[in-house]
Amino acid sequence: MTDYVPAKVWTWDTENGGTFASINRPVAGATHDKALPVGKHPLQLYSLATPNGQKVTILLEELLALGHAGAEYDAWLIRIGDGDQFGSGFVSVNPNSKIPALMDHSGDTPIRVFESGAILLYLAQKFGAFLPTEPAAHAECLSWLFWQMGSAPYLGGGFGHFYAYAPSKMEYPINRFAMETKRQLDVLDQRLAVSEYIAGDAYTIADIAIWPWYGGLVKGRLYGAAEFLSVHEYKHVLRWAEAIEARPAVQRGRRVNRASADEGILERHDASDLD
Ligand SMILES: N[C@@H](CCC(=O)N[C@@H](CS)C(=O)NCC(=O)O)C(=O)O
Repeated sequence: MTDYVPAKVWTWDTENGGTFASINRPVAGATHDKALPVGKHPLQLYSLATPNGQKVTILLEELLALGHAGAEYDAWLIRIGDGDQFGSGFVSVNPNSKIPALMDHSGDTPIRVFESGAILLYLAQKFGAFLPTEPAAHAECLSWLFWQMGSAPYLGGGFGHFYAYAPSKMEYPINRFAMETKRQLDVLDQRLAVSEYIAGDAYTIADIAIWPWYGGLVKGRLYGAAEFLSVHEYKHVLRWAEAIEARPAVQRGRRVNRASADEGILERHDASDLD
């Protein structure tokens, strides 16, 4: 319980003390001029190996493993803790100032793509892979892809924020978002009890979108919350998470754009960077 009463008009309290207080702002747009680097490949990714960032590098590594040479990419590190997402070059690729952001220079006019779900869909359509074409399977894949995009903010911005990053532990938001996170895990568990992959028999961009978040959660990699959320209960999610983790392209993709070289590589400009 708290005696906080919201003011009549909200004002920006820059000293709120949360982990991301220094980078969160109530306004959009660039804070400084900074051009983005452009490497030799048609696809230029500007990202960081958070769950949202890993989705894209995993798909790119899966496409390369299938033999799509056009999926060769440069992956540049965006340090969100240092405010790189507010540089003018980055904002021109993603006006929402969040990683991941992609430029496709393969055509006459460069194409920008932002939002990880849009990037997955763009690449899957461009290369005709990891997206079923049969209408029912296609619809199922898109349904789960968009489920992830709508659900993960409750896990990350809701549960993860209040459990791990807020300046103090508050029972009401932690309870509310722990309940929702467990409900989401149960949605996945019930689905994976009857389906090998999320969208059916085939591995698709729906698995690639969901795995870094919910696979990471059941494997104990997110927020130190495995015990708190009793993740061992979700046996089908665990079975699926381990199967996806065993894929070589997943192992490669999750090591790209790490903020520290101990955990992987900072930038990727050639396949050999990951060997
Ligand atoms: N819905 C977006 C979310 C992206 C997102 O939240 N990115 C975070 C890192 S995982 C970020 O760049 N945060 C920096 C900031 O908020 O300033 C997507 O899926 O691409």
